[in-house]
Amino acid sequence: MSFSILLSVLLAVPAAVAQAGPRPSAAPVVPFHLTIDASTLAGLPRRTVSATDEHGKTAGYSGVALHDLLVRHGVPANETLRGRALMSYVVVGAADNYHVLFSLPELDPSYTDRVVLIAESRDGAPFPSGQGPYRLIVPGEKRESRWVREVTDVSFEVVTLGGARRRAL
Ligand SMILES: Nc1nc2c(c(=O)[nH]1)N[C@H]1C(S)=C(S)[C@@H](COP(=O)(O)O)O[C@H]1N2
Ligand SMILES: [Mo]
Repeated sequence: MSFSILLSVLLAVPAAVAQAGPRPSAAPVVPFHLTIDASTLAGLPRRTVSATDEHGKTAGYSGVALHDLLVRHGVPANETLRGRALMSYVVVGAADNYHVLFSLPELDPSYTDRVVLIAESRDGAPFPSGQGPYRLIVPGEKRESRWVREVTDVSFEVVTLGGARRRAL
């Protein structure tokens, strides 16, 4: 091997490593709490999803993807969703103090194609009072318990482990 070939091989190895780049570092996990109203949802893209409720009725629901709202507030998404962020979760609360929980990967488009929606309408019509103005729609779920009626707030949190696992995070 000539010196110039040897040199180019030696130079190419670190260059290739640099090009592949270090893995993106895990994003910080910063908890927050949001009230859901027209101003919180303003400016976010509107999407429509088809979903079938527990009674077998399929409808077109339109609104804002819960994940789009979370991303706007800085949650780790896609390749930065790893490390401590894998222990984060989202709680959706309602007017009657009902709450449901999602782990962040359940909502992330690099993990799932399912779009969980903060819906504003069903088949083009606003929800009746007692359900709206915002209702969570969770397509593809056999039970409807997470289809929160009268959504009021969303919070992003990270698990605190106790006992033997306390030092894991
Ligand atoms: N705010 C709120 N949302 C809720 C509930 C609730 O108690 N409070 N119950 C859930 C459950 S268990 C079901 S089965 C569905 C029922 O939705 P429906 O009344 O439109 O059939 O709402 C879900 N969303
Ligand atoms: Mo239910």
